[in-house]
Amino acid sequence: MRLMHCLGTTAFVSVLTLWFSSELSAQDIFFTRSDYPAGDGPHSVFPVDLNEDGYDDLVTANFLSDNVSVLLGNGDGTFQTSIEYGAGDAPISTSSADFTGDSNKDLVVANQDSGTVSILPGNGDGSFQNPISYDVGDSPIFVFAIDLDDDGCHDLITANSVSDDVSILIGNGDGPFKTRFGMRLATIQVPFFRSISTETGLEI
Ligand SMILES: [Ca+2]
Ligand SMILES: [Ca+2]
Ligand SMILES: [Ca+2]
Ligand SMILES: [Ca+2]
Repeated sequence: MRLMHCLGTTAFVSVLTLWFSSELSAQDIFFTRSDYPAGDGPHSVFPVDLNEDGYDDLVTANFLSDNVSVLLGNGDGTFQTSIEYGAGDAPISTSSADFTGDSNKDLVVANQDSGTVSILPGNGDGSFQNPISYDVGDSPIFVFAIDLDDDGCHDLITANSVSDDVSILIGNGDGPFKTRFGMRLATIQVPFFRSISTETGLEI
C-alpha cells in the first residue's frame, strides 16, 4: 500500500511517498522523497485535480514571489515542472472550485499583504488566466471555497488575521465575461474564542 504526504517548506515542494506492508511494523515503513522547485517562499500546498485527468495536481502559494506554482501530477507520485501564475501580494493559502460556471476548475488565492483574494480562471487543461482580485478583510491567511447559500455557486470564506474577522464572498457563478460576475462581500466579526452561526446555519 502507498500513502502520499506533501510538504512545502522552502522554494521546493517535497513529496514523501510512504510504503508499508500489509502487516505493519516500524521496520516496514519507509519514505521516498522527491523535491520539486516552486516559486519563492511557498507557505502552503493544496492537492487538487485541476485538469480532470484523474490525477491529483499540486498548487503552492508562494509568499515571497507573489505567485502560485501549479505542478501537474503524472499519477504515479511524480509531478511535472511547475508553472507560475501571478497573484496578489504575499499569497499564503489556496483553494479551488469552478467559480465561473464553465466547468473548468479555477484557483483562489488569499493574499496576506494586499488584503485580497485572487481568482484565476482555469482553462480546463491545468493552465490559468490572469487573476481577478476582490477585497477582503485585513491580512487574510486562509481561504476556503464552499457553497454557503446552497444556490449551486461556490462562495468563499477568508480568515483575516489582523482585522479579527472572516470575510464571506457570495459568488454568482456567471463567469468572468458577464457583467454580473462578481462576489458580494460580507464581513463578520469573530469574538475571540467563540463561534457564531450564520443565517445559513454554518458554524464558523
Ligand atoms: Ca490532474
Ligand atoms: Ca510581495
Ligand atoms: Ca471555471
Ligand atoms: Ca453559493
